[in-house]
Amino acid sequence: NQGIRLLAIDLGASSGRVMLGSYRDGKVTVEEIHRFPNGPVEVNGHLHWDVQRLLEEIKQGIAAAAAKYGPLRSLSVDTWGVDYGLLDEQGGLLYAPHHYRDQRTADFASVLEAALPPAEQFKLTGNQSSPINTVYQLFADLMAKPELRTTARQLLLMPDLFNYMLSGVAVAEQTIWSTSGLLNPQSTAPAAEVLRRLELPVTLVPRLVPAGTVLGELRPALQEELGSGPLQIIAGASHDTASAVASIPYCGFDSNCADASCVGPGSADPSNADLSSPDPSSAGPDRPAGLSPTLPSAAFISCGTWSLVGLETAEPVLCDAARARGFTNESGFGGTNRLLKNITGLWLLQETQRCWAEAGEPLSHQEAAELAGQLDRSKACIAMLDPNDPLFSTPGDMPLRIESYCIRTGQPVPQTRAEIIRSILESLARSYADTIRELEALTGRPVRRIHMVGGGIQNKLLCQLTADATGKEVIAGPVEASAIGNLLVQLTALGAVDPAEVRRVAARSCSTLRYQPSFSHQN
Ligand code: ADP
Ligand code: LRH
Repeated sequence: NQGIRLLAIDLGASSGRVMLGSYRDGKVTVEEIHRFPNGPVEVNGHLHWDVQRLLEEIKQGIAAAAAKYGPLRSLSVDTWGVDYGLLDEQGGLLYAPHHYRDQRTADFASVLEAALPPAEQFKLTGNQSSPINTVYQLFADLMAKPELRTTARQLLLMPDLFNYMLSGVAVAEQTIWSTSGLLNPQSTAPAAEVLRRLELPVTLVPRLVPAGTVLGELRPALQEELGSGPLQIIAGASHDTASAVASIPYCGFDSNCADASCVGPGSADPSNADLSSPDPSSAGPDRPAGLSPTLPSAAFISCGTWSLVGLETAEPVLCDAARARGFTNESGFGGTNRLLKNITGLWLLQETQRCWAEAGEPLSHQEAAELAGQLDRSKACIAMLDPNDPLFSTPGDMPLRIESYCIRTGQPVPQTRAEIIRSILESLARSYADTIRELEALTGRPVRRIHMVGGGIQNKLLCQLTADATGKEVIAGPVEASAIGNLLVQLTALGAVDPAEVRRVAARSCSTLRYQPSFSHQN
């Protein structure tokens, strides 16, 4: 019995991967079929994604999986949030989608905020205002190129765009749209007032569907070209962070762990006292049955190019304190809410490594982690950075920017490569700890432990520093969280896994590493 074979196509901001999942005996095993780099491409001073190349890489992965394993049941694409492509009347892409780090929104952000101040954006959408959000990008695009009002027919966020290229079916999947700043806080309908105030055409928003919607078969021409058979294309939890969170093996579901306390009884969040009522004009897909009637008392940190630090809650948290502290609400698989903060994560290290590589001194991820780990901390010059300082948000000479940040903030400048890396990692751990304290205060839920997932947890020093800075146990795993969550949600759409069983299957499918706080390291 080979079980069910399916593909997760997980596109992160720094790399993409095609992962084969096999579901058998209540467990998913995962094999990497194809991995490729990803990142911003500069064209005429603007940053874009190379969508054509990414599609070619996806096709290569599908063909390789089909050649090795024969017909597959389904696939789903998940990606980073907020970015989109615009389709014309014929369903063709109007231009290469911009990268969220592109600076074209800067000229229009103040115009947008005059019409719709950040506090109102938060109340109406649950999203923290940010110039990277779809709403800022779309507003800027329509201001700069008014002709798009007639030529653009549909806006597809990145995973929806790839699922469309593969299936021919255009939808707006809720988890990815929950990053846009264009939906109501429950992500069940467009935020009508936002669209009205900014004069954005509602017709650009395709049909909203929940995570786990079967779209149809792979286009016949692609079936032939790739030799894959008629596999189903599924809109999964297509925001990579939503997929990552769906994969978390909270210990209450882990049969190897006797301590069920990280999954506590679901309860209303006390901070929701001033929840605004949902848009009465809301019409849209029903929210699917919950993952489980319980909410975790563990926080999550999804650790990749970005660090997403949050807690799952029953409802969006829309109080002023949540907004003031920089939190956002996004929707999770099964109708949960992800209350989280977007922290500029390992991007700081990625850009630093890119600079060193350009200077002819490359350092692999593993070497970087080892170098910082071997440092004699007592003699080192370590600076504390605010990872979300705008100085760090665009591509550039990161070591130089770190130096100017230190001068600006009156700190000694880390000199060696080990000191620079260690400063980045300790700063990330410090910002995770601050964020978790804020989450506890906002929700009234004590965080007992922290689940870290994503590629960044291969950096063991970062996991240990997080345990040290928070004073809490860290459970790290899985590394390929988005791919595993993607596969689990597909399995629910295929009817092979009950949505309420997803966590249990996740717990059976992945191994984890535990880190205990060693207080001598606490900042
Ligand atoms: P994204 O999905 O945003 O592209 P990933 O989840 O793939 O990001 O995580 C990428 C990050 O993980 C890298 O920037 C790097 O810092 C870290 N990483 C990857 N492999 C290793 C490794 N072997 N050792 C230490 N860190 C690693
Ligand atoms: C992480 C992520 C994050 C944000 C950012 C733009 O990959 O999806 O949740 O949305 O990308």
